[in-house]
Amino acid sequence: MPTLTQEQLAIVDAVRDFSREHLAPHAIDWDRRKHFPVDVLAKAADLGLGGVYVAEEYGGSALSRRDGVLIYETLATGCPSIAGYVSIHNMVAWMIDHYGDEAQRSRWLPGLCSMRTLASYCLTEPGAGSDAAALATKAVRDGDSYVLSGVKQFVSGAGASQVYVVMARTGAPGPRGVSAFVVERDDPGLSFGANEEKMGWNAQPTRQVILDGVRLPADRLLGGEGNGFRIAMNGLNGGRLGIAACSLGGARAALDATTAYLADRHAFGAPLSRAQGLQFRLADMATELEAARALLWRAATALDEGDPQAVELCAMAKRFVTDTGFAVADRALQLHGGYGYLTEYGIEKIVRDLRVHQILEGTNEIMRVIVARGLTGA
Ligand code: FAD
Ligand code: 2MC
Repeated sequence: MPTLTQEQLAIVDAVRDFSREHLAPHAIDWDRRKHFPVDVLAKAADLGLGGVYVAEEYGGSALSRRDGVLIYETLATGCPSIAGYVSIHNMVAWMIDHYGDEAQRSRWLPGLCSMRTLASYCLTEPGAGSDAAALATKAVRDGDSYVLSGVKQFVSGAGASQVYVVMARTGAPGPRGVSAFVVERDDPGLSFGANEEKMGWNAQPTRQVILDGVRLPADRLLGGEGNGFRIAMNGLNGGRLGIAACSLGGARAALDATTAYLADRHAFGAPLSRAQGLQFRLADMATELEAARALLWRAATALDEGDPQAVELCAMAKRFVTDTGFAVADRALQLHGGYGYLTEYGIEKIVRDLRVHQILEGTNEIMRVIVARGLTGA
């Protein structure tokens, strides 16, 4: 396992302090009230977390994917839902930085890096989730504009975000007929569905994004016509690492709380932490998280280095780390006995938040599809 550089240790320290001070004390309350703390996101951006991968000239931190997974893991120890949103925001900022032209970067990136402007990613539709290339939202060229119509489903941050990267069809059926556009919240014809009632991820909104004849000037096209699917997928490679890192952080917080709880809780005349059966469970949880972290770091390094296996490694990491993180959090709940089921202990919230990481940014079944295709070439 590579050791962390001095710079990485300093990043982790700063993010840990932030997470302890600004996220952890409020996480249960935000979950209960379904409150999206945009003021706290702006504070996170003051630490450089609004443009983690964005070039410094636009206000970004120009960090690597290896740095990114350290940041999201550490943020998620305070609140996986907020860390998950920060990861999505950074995925979109990276897409604009990487595929945008100079005018597009100058227009949107400074606001995104400061998180005074928030971003959302719009791929999924009511009729096209895992089979994303079947998306039906249309973008029809009309003179110097495109006119967008369709519905995007389950969009994280929707309504609060000012910037939406929307994948829409400009050409033939299938992935090559898809283009990516930047839509702004104030564009006429854009509206939002109700905030979905969810099992977890309650500290951020999830809504439909409805495009009803949204007319965009041609300079809102990102990365050229027909490149939208590849742009969307390349965004998700890094996004999947971010979500996996959030599972790792949430599970680590649950494990730490459990270790402290078992030392405190007495039964049968001794602290529960003396029971070897329970010690072995803690040992397994810690070991499984460490193995998950090793795969996550390997995948992040592969993405940084342009390794030809990077897509499959990101899918492996997303599948393995989110499954492991959920299993560890669920065992932490069990080891808290009845108290694990109570809201005030915070463990049941972590379980609810981590459950969706096995579904979004590509379900864990789709991660297996990607890995299997890489193996078999089919
Ligand atoms: P389906 O595709 O209908 O899948 C149903 C089941 O079938 C799943 O278990 C799936 O794994 C399985 N399945 C499908 N195809 C195969 C196959 N070929 N082989 C084996 N199994 C298969 N999307 C966005 O674009 N932007 C967002 O910001 C966003 N945020 C989200 C936030 C939340 C809280 C949630 C719940 C979802 C979010 N999503 C977002 C959508 C998410 O990415 C999709 O829900 C996910 O990709 C699955 O799509 P689906 O729900 O349509 O399920
Ligand atoms: N990275 C880079 N390129 C990729 C890629 C990846 N991960 N996945 C596919 N591509 C390319 C692929 O190489 C091909 O390129 P080319 O046209 O040059 O040959 C093109 O994209 C089409 O790929 P496929 O032929 O594999 O397309 P197919 O439709 O068979 O399957 C699949 C693609 C299933 C991998 C894709 O649809 C997928 O990832 N589905 C899951 C959808 C998803 O992850 N949604 C998440 C929404 S966001 C979210 O949940 C949030 C919370 C933000």
